Amino acid sequence: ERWTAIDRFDFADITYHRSTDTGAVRIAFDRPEKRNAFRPETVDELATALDHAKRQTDVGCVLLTGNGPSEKDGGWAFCAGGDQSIRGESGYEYSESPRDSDTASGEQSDSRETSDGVEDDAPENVGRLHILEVQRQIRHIPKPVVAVVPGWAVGGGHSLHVVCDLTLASEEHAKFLQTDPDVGSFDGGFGSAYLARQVGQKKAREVFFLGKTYDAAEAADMGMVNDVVPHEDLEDTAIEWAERMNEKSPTAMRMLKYAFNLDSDGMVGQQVFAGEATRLAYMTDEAQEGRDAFNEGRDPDFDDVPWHY
Ligand code: 1HA
Repeated sequence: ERWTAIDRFDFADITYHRSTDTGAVRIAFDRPEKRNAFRPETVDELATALDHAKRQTDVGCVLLTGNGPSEKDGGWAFCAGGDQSIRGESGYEYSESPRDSDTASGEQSDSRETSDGVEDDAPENVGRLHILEVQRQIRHIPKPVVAVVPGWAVGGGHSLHVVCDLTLASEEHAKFLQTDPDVGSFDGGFGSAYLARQVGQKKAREVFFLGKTYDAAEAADMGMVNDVVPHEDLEDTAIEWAERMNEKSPTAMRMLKYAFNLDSDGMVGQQVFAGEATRLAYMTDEAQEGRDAFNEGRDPDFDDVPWHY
């Protein structure tokens, strides 16, 4: 078996696996009957899995994909974006409001625990758009994230593939479509502006303004898909990519990812990149002398440190 389930989490809307052969994890949307559309619960689970994947120091690659096919009609999907059936007045709503669930479980408090273990005092079931937080996680996780697209990538699902470092698509079933303005939504961040950096302004505007459906080959021609493989080879190829990337220097890969991010991430991009520079500096004798001097209550001695050029 290629994958081992990571079963410490009780996920309902996604599956989470670790590769048995290489340092990769596989996070998959698991609502195939809904074309893998996400609801707030799905987004919470994604955030938890990505945070876990980030902390695995022997994992160098995250594969993000969608399970399928649908038992209903055999259709394949990466992700069809926000679940429109639970979209409320200001965003996507939990199926059970926090207050309802507290009452149901007999608790007195209006708080509940979120995926990150923080007590959340919001009593209201406010509409959420926190898939944007997941986009930022994908952007900032210090290892490549590959969108492995077995079928539809639509709306907010399209934006997720855009934000991933690489996209691999099924020749037969992958389809790329932006429906945001059809349903009165718009991803004005990475989903559009960063897409334009990938495919150019005219094409990005076409994607949103005309809402055409592109197959895998067309999406590759446009520059938003790296490679197209027969559907049956999709996962093998994704694993091969993960293996290749895992052979490389983790530090170099991390610095490169953040370097690529830097010119579209402004000061946050600088902060993330600079944080890695700080980490490297911490590993030097020079920085450790500064720490030791403070702890020993003496002046630091940097006399032997060369001014590199
Ligand atoms: O833009 C954002 C955001 C922007 C900023 C901040 C946050 C954001 C958060 C989310 C989003 C968005 O994602 S907005 C865009 C939401 N998504 C859509 O508009 C896509 C809607 N779906 C479709 O256009 C089509 O279903 C499809 C092109 C993906 C597939 O078409 P197909 O193969 O003809 O299948 P279809 O029969 O339409 O769908 C199969 C089942 O999946 C249907 O359910 P059934 O009738 O069998 O009970 C269908 O209702 C369900 N389904 C598909 N997509 C969604 C969905 N149900 C709920 N929400 C969906 N998104």
